[in-house]
Amino acid sequence: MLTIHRRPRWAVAENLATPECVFANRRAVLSGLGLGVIAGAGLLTLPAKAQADGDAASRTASLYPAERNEAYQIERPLTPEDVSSTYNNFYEFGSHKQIALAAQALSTHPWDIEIDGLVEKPGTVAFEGLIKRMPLEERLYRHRCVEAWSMTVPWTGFPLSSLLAMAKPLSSARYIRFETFNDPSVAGGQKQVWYPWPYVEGVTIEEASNDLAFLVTGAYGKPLAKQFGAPLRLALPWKYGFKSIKSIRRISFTEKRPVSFWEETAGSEYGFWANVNPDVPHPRWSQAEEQILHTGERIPTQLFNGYAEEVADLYSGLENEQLYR
Ligand SMILES: Nc1nc2c(c(=O)[nH]1)N[C@H]1C(S)=C(S)[C@@H](COP(=O)(O)O)O[C@H]1N2
Ligand SMILES: [Mo]
Repeated sequence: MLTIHRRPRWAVAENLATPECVFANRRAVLSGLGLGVIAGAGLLTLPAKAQADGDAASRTASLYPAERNEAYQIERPLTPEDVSSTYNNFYEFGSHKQIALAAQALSTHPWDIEIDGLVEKPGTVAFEGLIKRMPLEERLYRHRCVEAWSMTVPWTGFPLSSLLAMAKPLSSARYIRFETFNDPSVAGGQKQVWYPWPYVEGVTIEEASNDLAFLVTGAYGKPLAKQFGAPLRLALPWKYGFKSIKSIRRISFTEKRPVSFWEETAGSEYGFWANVNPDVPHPRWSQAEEQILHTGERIPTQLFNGYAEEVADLYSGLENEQLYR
């Protein structure tokens, strides 16, 4: 996707583990049989560790499915789970889309989330404690990758504003900085030292307070699969997908604007705001259209990914910023 010009010329393509090929083949067989739409069918082949008891998913399974919030309806069909869960961006596990099997190595219990910086209530909260305090609901969201493909996912989670209410940011806090785990022994992609690990993302406090900003704990009526960024990831559906950081370990409230992973890697192509806009091309490709992942259909991209009514106000007075990259 994103530029890898930092990659040294001598670096060989990363070793695609054999199990991934097996996994991909199994998927091809399933779709060939027309079984592709069976939710999660491809995942049945995961090794035992993937289904190991004691991960966040099995410990929170009783919370699902959560009630759907009908305010977040969309006009498009949902992306079948076997498609969205086998085509993922999660560079910690490789700079390609077939990371689903490798991601099962991530252990999600215990999973502590550090909340620090400019807040009244800094501290560490265990994921399983946090989720039980938060109002879970299901929302149907569009998801638009900067690479110009899109999908539609039923996420389960809670509004980011509920976490703000718990942490109580000080009035000096202007931004929230999110950070993913950093463990190269588990996530082979993090051995690629030319990337600025850990993955970091950020939003303004105003953006975080918008109703659409959602902390995701589940998808398709179940706890979040690891390749989706278990146990906790962000969904900011009006922004390009790279803003929706996965597997969050640390949430910091800051006065200074955080520098994100892709901004650090290729600042001329990826900025802080990254709001979807069909009229502002990526330096290397157009953003006018997007391709729906499972049908291949190309459709016009919408301003703010179709959420202009909800979010456009956030950007009044910021016209001098590079809002769309
Ligand atoms: N930690 C982390 N978060 C991440 C990424 C990543 O590589 N690492 N990729 C981003 C990108 S580019 C996209 S499009 C979405 C993909 O989410 P999905 O795999 O659930 O579709 O995750 C985002 N969050
Ligand atoms: Mo993306």
